[in-house]
Amino acid sequence: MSTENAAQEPQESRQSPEPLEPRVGPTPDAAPQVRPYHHPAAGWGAAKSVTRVLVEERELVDGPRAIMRMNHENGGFDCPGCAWPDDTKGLRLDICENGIKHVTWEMTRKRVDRAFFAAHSVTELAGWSDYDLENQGRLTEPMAYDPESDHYVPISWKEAFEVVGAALRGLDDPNRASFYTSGRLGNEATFLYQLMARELGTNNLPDCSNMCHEASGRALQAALGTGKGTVDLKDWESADALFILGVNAASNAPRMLTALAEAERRGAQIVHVNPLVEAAATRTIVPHEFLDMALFKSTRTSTLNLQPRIGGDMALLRGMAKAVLEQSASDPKALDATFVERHTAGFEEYRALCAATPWEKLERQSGLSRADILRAARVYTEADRSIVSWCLGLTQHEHGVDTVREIVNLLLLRGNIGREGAGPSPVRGHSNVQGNRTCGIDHRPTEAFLDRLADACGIDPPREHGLDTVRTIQAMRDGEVKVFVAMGGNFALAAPDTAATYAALRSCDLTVQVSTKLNRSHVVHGRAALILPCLGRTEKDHQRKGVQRTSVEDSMSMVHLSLGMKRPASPHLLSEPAIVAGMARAALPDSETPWDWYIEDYDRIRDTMAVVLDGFEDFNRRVRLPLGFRIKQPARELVFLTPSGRAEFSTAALPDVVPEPGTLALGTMRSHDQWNTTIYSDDDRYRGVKNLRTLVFMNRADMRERGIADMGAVDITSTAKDGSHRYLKGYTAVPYDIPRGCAAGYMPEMNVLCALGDYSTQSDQPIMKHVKVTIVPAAGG
Ligand SMILES: Nc1nc2c(c(=O)[nH]1)N[C@H]1C(S)=C(S)[C@@H](COP(=O)(O)OP(=O)(O)OC[C@H]3O[C@@H](n4cnc5c(=O)[nH]c(N)nc54)[C@H](O)[C@@H]3O)O[C@H]1N2
Ligand SMILES: Nc1nc2c(c(=O)[nH]1)N[C@H]1C(S)=C(S)[C@@H](COP(=O)(O)OP(=O)(O)OC[C@H]3O[C@@H](n4cnc5c(=O)[nH]c(N)nc54)[C@H](O)[C@@H]3O)O[C@H]1N2
Ligand SMILES: [Mo]
Repeated sequence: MSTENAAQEPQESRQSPEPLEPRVGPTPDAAPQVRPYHHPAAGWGAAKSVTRVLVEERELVDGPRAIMRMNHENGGFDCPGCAWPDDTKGLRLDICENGIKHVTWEMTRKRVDRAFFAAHSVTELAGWSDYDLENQGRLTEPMAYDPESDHYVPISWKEAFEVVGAALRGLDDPNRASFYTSGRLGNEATFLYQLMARELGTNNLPDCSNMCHEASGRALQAALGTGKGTVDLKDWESADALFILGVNAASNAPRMLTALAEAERRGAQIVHVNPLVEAAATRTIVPHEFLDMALFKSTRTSTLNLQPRIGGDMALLRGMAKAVLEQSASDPKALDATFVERHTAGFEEYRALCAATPWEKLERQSGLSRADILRAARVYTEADRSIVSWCLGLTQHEHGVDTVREIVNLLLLRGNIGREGAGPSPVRGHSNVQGNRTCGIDHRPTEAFLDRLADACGIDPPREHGLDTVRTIQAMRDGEVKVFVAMGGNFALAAPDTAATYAALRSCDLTVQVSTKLNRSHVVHGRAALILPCLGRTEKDHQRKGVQRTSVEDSMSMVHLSLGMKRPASPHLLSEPAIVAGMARAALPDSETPWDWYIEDYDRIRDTMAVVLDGFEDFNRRVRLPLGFRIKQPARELVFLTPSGRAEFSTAALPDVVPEPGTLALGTMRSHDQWNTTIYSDDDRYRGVKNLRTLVFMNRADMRERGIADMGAVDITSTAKDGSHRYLKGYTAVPYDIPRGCAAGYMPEMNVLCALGDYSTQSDQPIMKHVKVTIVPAAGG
């Protein structure tokens, strides 16, 4: 199967005008309301919201107890929320509103059992909102789709595994199957999962990171020879300047607020770069400081806010670099010439490129004035130690890789790498998305990894690269992939181009969803379909040799154990490693891999992982250290595993990101009250929104120009690279402090607008932060 030519093929639009007919969020019980939010982030608003969730889930007794055990040294479970690292002081509890929501979401007492499925046909469920689907509670036993009755019906685990096994064994080519991972799968299950795929003979291992940080990985790999950030929380605590680009920290990495507040108190500079001034860019009440909360004492979490246009970050970064270089003519200290000379390659070309780029161009492309760019540059040159941190606002773009490389360029100029308090720090998404990649989920594995896997596991892994997320959808649509297995996640809704993704899933012979809750991917399914319910991270995992722990890796390369303590939601649930082993046994009857033996005791999986994975030597012992261990980071030690053996400057051309006249650049993002496709409510507290998700934030002048009233109904049309159009109708335009030419709204609804073919040619990531749209008053509205 060719994976190479897809980029050139025009994507035809097979779009019904409104494919997302059932709503995503709950049906609002009150009118939409938008009012500016003037309170500090976290604090009492967060506490109130948590209480509401706990009450709704009837978890007032269990909830707080479980939460007190979350993220604890030597025990407790890893928060299944974001990938922000645990406090370096270990025992100090650092919890956040959204982590609590996430945990209680998993611990709900509501159940989806066989009676539920008997009462509701799949066609009926397909008409429910996503909120209502998930809100039914935890899945309790394996279910198979019965086309005759259009219901899911109970199936035993044994039979379910045999259905998967038979489908996989029946393929004429193992590449006709694709194995998706959502980033919360623990390391041990991850390792077994990729082993199963490769033993079958395919590298088709798409994952959610194909949609979030692929660009970061590729850029850092090319520049520094490591696909990860190089800093840890201690560095955050000793930086003089923190640059936070394209991340909504108060909602999506709330524990970062603690680091920001501490930085502010010790006098560090904090620069936020975001088209929207998000809550973290103002002030906060630190999540764990209950006393501050009681006293309403807030801390500033920003010293400078810059609002570039969507996609304007690269021009800002290059402008800052230009300023550093210009300053170095009269002030040699502005540049770390010794570092540049000793540790980098390509400096002269980069210097020439910066000199040749006129300020007018940098201003126009960034959407910022020269004075603002210089202000940021001054913060940078005055700081001895700088950290640059970023998330999806930088990566989900056509030029995501170039932009992240520009971050490295800027850091290299002042030797801001390989020393305390300095370096690149991507904020990863799902709680174990980084661990998934480390443990082998990669559709483009290195030869070295495959060699070690072959040696340690006695298999002959395929060498041909596999399919990522976008290419898996294309291959399903084109009939080349027939079996789709998802370890977690909600592929139907999370992936771009909703109509195309639905059609792709529906054309499969078999779709298998390993899940904790009912979601859209269960009702948009293949001809045969299985729902395999698994234990959540909070739950006790009993195996033959006792209660098992699994390991995870956070955003800063710390690996530690997670121990579930709650009684499982149902006695029929299996752990994720056990489900992988069950599928593998059925699919690979002649396998010599000791699947069952691995499941009896996860230490055995870890012993094999220690042999295969770089940096996992002595895994079982080190992961039991009080805070786990940090995977060795060569770049941190100034060892650059690049072709030149040095950190490499890049000299990419500045892209033109200015929207064509009449069009707007639309970024799709999360509200405060959602976790990717899991929607808690229709509110977005920090942006002042209540009871409304079908909205688009716009600059008021852009609204006026188009004759759009405040809160007026609008129709949105996107134009893909191939010229095809996609539509969302009847959205509400909300005037917002956002640069002209830019607009923003919520994922996953807006995936309807993202064409499948519109992925970055640099990272293959769907372009979810820069969709070309026109917005007009709604027809008849
Ligand atoms: N509570 C909660 N936590 C989460 C998640 C969740 O859904 N809910 N999701 C998790 C996952 S998987 C991930 S990957 C992360 C995502 O974390 P974020 O990256 O914060 O996610 P988004 O909501 O997509 O927000 C992106 C931010 O980028 C800004 N932005 C948009 N375009 C641009 C641009 O061109 N330049 C700049 N500088 N900024 C831009 C937006 O204004 C927004 O503030 O969060 C993780 N944590
Ligand atoms: N337009 C647009 N689209 C986007 C993005 C964007 O910014 N804009 N962001 C992208 C990003 S960064 C990501 S990461 C993806 C998210 O994509 P996914 O990871 O695929 O989606 P989630 O919504 O996180 O998955 C939620 C489901 O996971 C299951 N689940 C929860 N806990 C567990 C567990 O412990 N085990 C198992 N097996 N299942 C569990 C539940 O059934 C739940 O319904 O979306 C992407 N899509
Ligand atoms: Mo993500």
